Amino acid sequence: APSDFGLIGLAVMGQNLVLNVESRGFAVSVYNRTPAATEAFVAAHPGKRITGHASLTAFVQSLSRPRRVMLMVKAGAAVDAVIEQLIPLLEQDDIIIDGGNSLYTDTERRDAWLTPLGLRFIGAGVSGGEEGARKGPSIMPGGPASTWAAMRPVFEAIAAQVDGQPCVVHIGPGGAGHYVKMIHNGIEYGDMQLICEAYALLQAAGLSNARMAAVFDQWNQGELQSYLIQITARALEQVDAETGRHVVDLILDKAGQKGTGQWTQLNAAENAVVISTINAAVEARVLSSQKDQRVAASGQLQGPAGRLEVDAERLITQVHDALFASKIVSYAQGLDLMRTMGAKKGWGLDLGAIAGIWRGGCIIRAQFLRHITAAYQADPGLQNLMLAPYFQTVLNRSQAAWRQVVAQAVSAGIPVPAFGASLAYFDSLRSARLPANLLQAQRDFFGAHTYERIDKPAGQWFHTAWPEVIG
Ligand code: 2AM
Repeated sequence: APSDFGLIGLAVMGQNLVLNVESRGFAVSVYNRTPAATEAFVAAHPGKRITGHASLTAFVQSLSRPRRVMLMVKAGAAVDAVIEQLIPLLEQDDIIIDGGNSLYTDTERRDAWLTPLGLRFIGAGVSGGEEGARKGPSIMPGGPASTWAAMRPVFEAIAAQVDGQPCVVHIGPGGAGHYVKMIHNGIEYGDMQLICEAYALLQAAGLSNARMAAVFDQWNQGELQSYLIQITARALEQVDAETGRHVVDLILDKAGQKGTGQWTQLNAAENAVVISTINAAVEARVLSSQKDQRVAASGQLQGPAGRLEVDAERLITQVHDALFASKIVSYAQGLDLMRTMGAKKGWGLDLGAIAGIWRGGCIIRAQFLRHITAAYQADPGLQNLMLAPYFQTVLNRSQAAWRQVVAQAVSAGIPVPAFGASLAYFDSLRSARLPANLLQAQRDFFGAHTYERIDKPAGQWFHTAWPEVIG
């Protein structure tokens, strides 16, 4: 009998997705460029409705129509190479799904390439790593609505489930799915850096790894409940078998990155949207990677020793509040970027539904996302998440502790770029008047750029005859 679903690319993510799809009652055909991987995979899973194919032609012939072919190959040129090979083999209305971490502009290009050929293309963000792929990822598919209808039964069956709801919705046309996955990754960068700053502060106050693990476990019972908080607690207590020391104390402090955070930065810059918390997180990784320079500078540039002589219990409470408030700002910024791009592209993004499908399967899964969904359900036109009643309340009650955390960090010489960026955004947003009046004066001074006045109607532009400056 023909297979219901085909998957190309049997690296770990691809293998796990196949096992997931098969476990939900679908027969799956698989193909990999290197046939040995196909043979090994099929041999390792006897008794399953999985059939391996050594040729792409045989693979395509084995699928029921319209064919559903998912690519889990390396993002970039490999996706184009496989699509090129598939085009002559596929027929009208067949569907190609790219489940890799493709740049959304590549997805738009492929959509424009395949649609005139009568093929249907879905760019789907798949989040949750290897375990998510096997047990239930969060899926962010972009493409035409007709294609969503054809894919929905499979996607809903394999996605993570939260409160009986599958963690997948049709995100929008074209590159919308991969775009939203990119923003998800940017937000993930922010969440991770904020947790690292909380750790740095607690450590500076002398808390042991075991004590910090207990703090994160406690936080995981409340508003901060999330997968990342949970794994942080487990990571902090892990002991190295060889040395008997904590693994975190042995790990070199140089962070890696694969580029999706930088894609988010570039997109925000292009759209003039402030994502200062995510920017701080990406830049913190960059600075961390410059270890040699930091070690050299540590003996040359002076400052306090980075220790906090404070009451630990009080600090724990303050850092909790600072972390939650900063996280809210980070999400507000990421959502602002999605809102802006969604409007520009006419994608019709449902931000509440998007937050909803991040509750399960993916790295940023967290209880607090349900408040985001509720905020957009209550007000679909919400301009800034921080102004939704629930978030407003949290920010207002957290702001005093948040300031104390940042102030103490600054006084002690402990870098908290993401906490600081979030707080500065909060304070900028609640400033009815910013020093940009002087900025406009400077612009008019050197470039006659003109300015509007507070005592004259908006839209009237003025120029001052500034004095001449010599030198
Ligand atoms: P491989 O086993 O033949 O290397 C992750 O790298 C997955 O993408 C692997 O399954 C790999 O197949 C596949 N892949 C990488 N580049 C490819 C290409 N140009 N064509 C087809 N598959 C490719």
